[in-house]
Amino acid sequence: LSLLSDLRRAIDDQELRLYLQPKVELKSGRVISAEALVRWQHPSGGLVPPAQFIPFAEQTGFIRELTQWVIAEAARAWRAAADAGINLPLSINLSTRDLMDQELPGKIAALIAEFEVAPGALCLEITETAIMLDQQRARSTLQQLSSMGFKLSIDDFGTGHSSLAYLKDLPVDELKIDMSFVKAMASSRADRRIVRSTIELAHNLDLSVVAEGIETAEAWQLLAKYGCDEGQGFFVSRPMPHAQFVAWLAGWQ
Ligand code: G
Ligand code: G
Ligand code: MN
Ligand code: NA
Repeated sequence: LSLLSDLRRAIDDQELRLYLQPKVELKSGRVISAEALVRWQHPSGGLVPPAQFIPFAEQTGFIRELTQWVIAEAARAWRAAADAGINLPLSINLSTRDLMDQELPGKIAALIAEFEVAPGALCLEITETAIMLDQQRARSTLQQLSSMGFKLSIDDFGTGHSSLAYLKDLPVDELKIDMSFVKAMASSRADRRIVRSTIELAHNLDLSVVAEGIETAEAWQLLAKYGCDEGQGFFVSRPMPHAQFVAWLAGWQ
């Protein structure tokens, strides 16, 4: 039994699930978008978190099929929400390999055409690490995706080895502060300063800032005080299946 054949079957037998986690505007609490996060409903292993199969999918190249599945499901979810009168921009995580895949922009274009999704309704999240691995290739893919109208976001910011000097030349719209800094804010003055100066720097580069890992009202308030634009975290909601997300949305605020 191999994990790879297991994963292939997971797609064929519809065992993958697309969960959505709300992103809110910190000033108002309004839900402005959601991040798509994949889970694997294994027939015998329960709900498998992505950390247990994404790295493997990356190593084997299976990530291309997985990403394609995620984008198709996100496009489907966006279309269903739009048909119900809900405007719900979605963020999708791209992996290192995705960024090296020269067929990716074309594949995304085909999927969003199929579901009639406006490119501006999708934000593609890329980690610093993925960008720095092959800067030339990353730059060319990102420029292509940006010119197609997709929003671009730097995920897990602060944990990789990029510099803002390099990022400023990329067509990026948003920066997501890694949750390690956000969680540490409550107990560490240094982390509060890191978060605060990251927000300032990002704004000086005309980037919107999202804080991840907001688990308390205090974290939300502090981030709002620092001028952070958006946030997501368990304090707002855990990631949920689409139907549950729609019900949750109706009850929020
Ligand atoms: O949802 P969770 O916190 O368990 O996710 C753990 C990790 O898996 C995070 O780094 C997240 O970015 C990654 N991840 C979740 N869904 C996807 C996905 O659809 N594609 C990729 N490439 N990574 C994902
Ligand atoms: O790497 P990426 O930023 O895409 O990972 C997002 C992951 O973080 C998701 O798997 C999600 O489940 C997780 N997550 C989201 N909000 C919180 C939070 O408030 N606390 C913790 N511990 N994890 C969170
Ligand atoms: Mn992400
Ligand atoms: Na992140």
